[in-house]
Amino acid sequence: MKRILILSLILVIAAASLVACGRNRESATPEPVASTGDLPESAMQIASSRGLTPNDINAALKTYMPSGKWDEYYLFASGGHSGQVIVIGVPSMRILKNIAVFTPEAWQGYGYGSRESEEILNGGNVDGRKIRMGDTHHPALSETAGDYDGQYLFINDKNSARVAVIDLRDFETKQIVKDPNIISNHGSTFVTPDTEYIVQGTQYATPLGWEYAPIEEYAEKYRGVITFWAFDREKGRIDPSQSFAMEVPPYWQDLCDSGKLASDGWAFCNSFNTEMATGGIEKGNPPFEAGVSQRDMDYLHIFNWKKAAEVYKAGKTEEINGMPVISIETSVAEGLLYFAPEPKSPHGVDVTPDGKYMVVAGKLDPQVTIYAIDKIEAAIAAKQWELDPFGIPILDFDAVKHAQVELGLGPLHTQFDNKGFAYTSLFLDSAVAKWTVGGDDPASWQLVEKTPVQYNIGHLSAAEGDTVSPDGGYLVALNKWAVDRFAPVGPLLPQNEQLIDISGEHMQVLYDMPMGVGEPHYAQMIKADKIQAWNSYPEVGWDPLTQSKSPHATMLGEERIERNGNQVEVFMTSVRSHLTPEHVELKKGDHVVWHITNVETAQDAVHGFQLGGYNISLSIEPGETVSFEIDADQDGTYAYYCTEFCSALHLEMMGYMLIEP
Ligand code: CUK
Ligand code: CUA
Repeated sequence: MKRILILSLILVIAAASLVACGRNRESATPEPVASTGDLPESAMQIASSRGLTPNDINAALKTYMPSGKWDEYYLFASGGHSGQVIVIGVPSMRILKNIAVFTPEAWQGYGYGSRESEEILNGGNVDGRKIRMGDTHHPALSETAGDYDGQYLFINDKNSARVAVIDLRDFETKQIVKDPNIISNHGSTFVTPDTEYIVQGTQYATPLGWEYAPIEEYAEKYRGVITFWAFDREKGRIDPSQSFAMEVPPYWQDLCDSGKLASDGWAFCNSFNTEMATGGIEKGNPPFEAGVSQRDMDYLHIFNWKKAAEVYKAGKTEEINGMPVISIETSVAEGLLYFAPEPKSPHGVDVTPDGKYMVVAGKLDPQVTIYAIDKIEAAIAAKQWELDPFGIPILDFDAVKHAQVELGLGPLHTQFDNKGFAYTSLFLDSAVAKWTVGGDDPASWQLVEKTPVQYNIGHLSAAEGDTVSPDGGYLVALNKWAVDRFAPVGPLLPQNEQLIDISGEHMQVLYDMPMGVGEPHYAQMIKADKIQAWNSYPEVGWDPLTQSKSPHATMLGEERIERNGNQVEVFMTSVRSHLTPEHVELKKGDHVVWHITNVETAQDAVHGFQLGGYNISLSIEPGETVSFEIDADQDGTYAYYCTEFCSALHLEMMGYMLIEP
């Protein structure tokens, strides 16, 4: 009886998952299973010998991706401390790529000599200091009319307040910008519905420009900013010359989200230190964790960014460290900034797909609080407010609060599906709460069910879950602790990304995926067919930094070494299976600029390049031209070679750099 149950489960699910796979390569595979009789006896043996339950088999089939078949979604996950973005296929949870962003990465030739990558990384230098790591938190896909468009991805670096731009045609980082006024960031990256701006907010307040000021002068001198980085979609770059910031009190702003549809033009950011606690437990002061949690309410910051952009364009700003900043006074006078009280130590703020409601989750409050944009706009019109010490209107809580739903302990972040449900992570409960996104009637907002996750969930990510039209189907829980989920690997454990099926009536955990490179705070999941990635660069001699043909492109037969005094320029090509020239003869003291063009156009025909003793590692992808510079300051005989096993004669793909004393 049980055996029949398992077999029919396998059958039903196998049929369903075949329907689900749309975008797959043709291949000469055997006929799909059509009846339980087609299933091999061994399937039953595997199930019983491994003690699999029908649920396990169900989960296995839902995530199984046969060789050569592609996933339905891409998950772009923050790589946390690795300073990278991890690209994962859903539902298989296979890692497809790690995109190097803030941290050098040798395989991709990022930060190991290539002029293009050094230029990008140097964009994130702080006071001239090379910062070569990151703490990535929130990836954000570019949007058109509130939907992911698959063109660009942005991600922030919390530790040094930087934002990076990744082009999804080649999955490479193109730009890093450093906010000139803050050193600590968190509320980013969040895009406005047409990616006009990328929102970035301070976390820990400092004097603007992170100049020195004694902590005793906190309320007076310390500030935060919410920066609106203008995005030039045509150039695929943030345009700092069109960007502006808004000064905010030193309240430790946290997560942000942009309004959409009903709330288009607004942006929302939490805060959690309206106490303006300054710590100093060693001086007998209350410690930060107590000082910051004294008040019952902090403030949801409500920005009218469309109006702020007009105020900026009208020149009503003050330039601070080269960035036009709208002062608090101007924001108040122009009606750009309002506060709404929000319960104890809020963390996430998430706007519902229709843009009508903002969901705020407080770490120390078991309920989520829902605000309605029409109530916020009405309270502003009726001036239902009192003023905070900085003169900013605090809207009446009861006037703007729409509903509250008790979900459980430690609610943090919320995502949405296509059936009118919201999913909120419960850090302390180690659970995901599913609840209804109600309507006008506050009683229509209700908890539906909870499912345990393992363990200490932070963010969660639903398919297209931040857009105006979420897909539903899949949810990934980004758990901080794995504890007992995987075979032991020493005291530093991976985090656990859990795939959850949200297509049915009840949530089901399908798969545990260890993330062993850093803490994935947040991720966004996009339908795979929206990504139009290049198979090779559009033209031989392509410079991925400018996304155009490189002036140093070298075609077959054009290879040469040019010398002008002690300035040497090498024009090299790579093709299976040789690097030309094979001898680079230099003199000690030469300065060498070296260009390599991969003249191949075949998909996957990548050549790498490393130069012994000189810390050079490049990836030269089909069609790409890469340049690097060295000072030949040590005479000797050096070998360079291709680092991708590109052909049967790959080991012969080498050459000598001879530096004559
Ligand atoms: S944060 Cu890490 S769990 Cu940076 Cu969005 Cu909430
Ligand atoms: Cu080219 Cu190995």
